[in-house]
Amino acid sequence: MVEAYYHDNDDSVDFREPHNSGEALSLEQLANIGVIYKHCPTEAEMDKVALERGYKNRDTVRMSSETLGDQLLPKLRTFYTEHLHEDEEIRYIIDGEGYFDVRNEPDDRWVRCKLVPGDLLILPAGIYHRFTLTTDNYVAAVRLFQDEPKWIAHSRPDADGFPIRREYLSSVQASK
Ligand code: KMT
Ligand code: NI
Repeated sequence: MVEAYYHDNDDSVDFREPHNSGEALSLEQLANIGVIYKHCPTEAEMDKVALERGYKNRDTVRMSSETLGDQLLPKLRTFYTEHLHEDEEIRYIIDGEGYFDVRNEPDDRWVRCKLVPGDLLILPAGIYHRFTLTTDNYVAAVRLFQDEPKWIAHSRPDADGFPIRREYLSSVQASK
């Protein structure tokens, strides 16, 4: 079951540590910024969510010190750079664990979501986020895309003026 809390923003500590400020967020607070969490104990349940939302593509990623060796840290640094995507995307954890940090609105604080096996997270298009492994250094995850995989990660602040960013911000305000 996902755990969501405000990140403590302590950069002197490795980013794979929990960074739990002690201030938790509810699933409703996540939903207010368009981040939807679902618990899917089986892959069949994950498939159902994907089908309902018209997802057509997916891939599976495995990240660990064994598979990536020297490339683990550079890869993690890329995923940990704040960015957005132009499509809604789903992430589903099969094995291991990981943190998705999403920017809260309107206060712009980092919210950390800890995902463990069976956890599914829907990230709306245009939300700024970043990802890291935990100190276990291992995750196997399915990345689902609505259409063609749009890998491109647009960094902040370059993407601030993108139409998708503006649309996202107005959708978040409208739901208040
Ligand atoms: C993302 O969107 O940042 C990612 O897909 C990170 C890796 S998924 C385990
Ligand atoms: Ni991303």
